[in-house]
Amino acid sequence: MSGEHPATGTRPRVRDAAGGASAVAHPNIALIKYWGKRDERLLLPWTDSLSMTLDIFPTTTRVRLAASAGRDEVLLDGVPARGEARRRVVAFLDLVRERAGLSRRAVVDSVNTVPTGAGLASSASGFAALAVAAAAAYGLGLDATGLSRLARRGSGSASRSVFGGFAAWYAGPSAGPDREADLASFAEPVPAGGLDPALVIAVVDAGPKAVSSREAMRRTVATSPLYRPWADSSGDDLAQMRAALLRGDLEAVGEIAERNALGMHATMLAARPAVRYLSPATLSVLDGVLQLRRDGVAAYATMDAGPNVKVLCRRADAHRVADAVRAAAAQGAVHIARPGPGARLLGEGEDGR
Ligand code: 2P0
Repeated sequence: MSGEHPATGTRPRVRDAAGGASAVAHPNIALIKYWGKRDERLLLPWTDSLSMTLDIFPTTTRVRLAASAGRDEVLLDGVPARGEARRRVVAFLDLVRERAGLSRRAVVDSVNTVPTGAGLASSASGFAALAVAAAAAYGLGLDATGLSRLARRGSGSASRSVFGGFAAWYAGPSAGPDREADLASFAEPVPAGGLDPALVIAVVDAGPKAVSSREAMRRTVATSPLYRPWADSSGDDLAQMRAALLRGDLEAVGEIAERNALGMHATMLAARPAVRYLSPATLSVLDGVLQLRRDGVAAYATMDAGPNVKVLCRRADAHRVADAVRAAAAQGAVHIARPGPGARLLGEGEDGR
């Protein structure tokens, strides 16, 4: 081994002149969804999931150990974090401190490049960047698997943003000691042969969601009669997705992703009370995607905890798909993403964008 770090492309434990460390990470979009936790404290999911890391909208985070005692300082886009956002970052730092055997407070400065109101979650890129930067600043010296496990504790989907391209996050065994389950739940890269995909992101509504994904997951698992059947079928979807990625079969990848996402939304619609993220504008875009397929364009939709639609297609078709989606959405921005890199530490002076 050369000592190169697989996820970060650099050596772990690297700190800048002021004893801080900076990292960059990108968002990911799940093609096989994570929906439902079996352990809220350890952030263990009921099912395996699989995603594509994007090449747009990175989060850059610097973590520096504070000179004085007191409290952690957390800046999100230059503004002190409050409430739940602050609580989650501090809880994450507590976990890192516990592992490092250090009590020093930290100064966290995180900058997100998702355009304001793009309606895309930043918790995956945010906690992946925080995990890589905090692990380096506190000298944890974790490998990529360890960083993925750690990022998971901040936000489940962040475990996947540690890696570039396609990544699968394992649920781990659902019975047995906590420590074994924790060790078994991490993401790793998934090989994809000859696929040249794009993800066209249609922002149909940039407003905040009515129900947080955490609460929606909880309610779905607790009350939806469709949750178990979807979770069971998701395992088959994942196995078929792996095979489709390996043979570079975009049509199969898209079909499996679309049915898995629609199934996830069906579980929420059947929750009591129902959680409905899909809006009339979402359905218009889904109609546009169907029309593209009738016209012979391989285009497949996936939706997360919100009304925005991400359309998987061939890179060569991305602009045609973007035009169709823009027309169907009537308003709102459209972004084109391609597979992006994994999280990495930044060298001195690099800004990661
Ligand atoms: C996913 N989502 O696989 C799924 C599909 C939304 C729909 O991961 O509670 O922010 O922090 O673990 O990762 C959104 O949930 O949730 C999510 P927590 P997270 O991408």
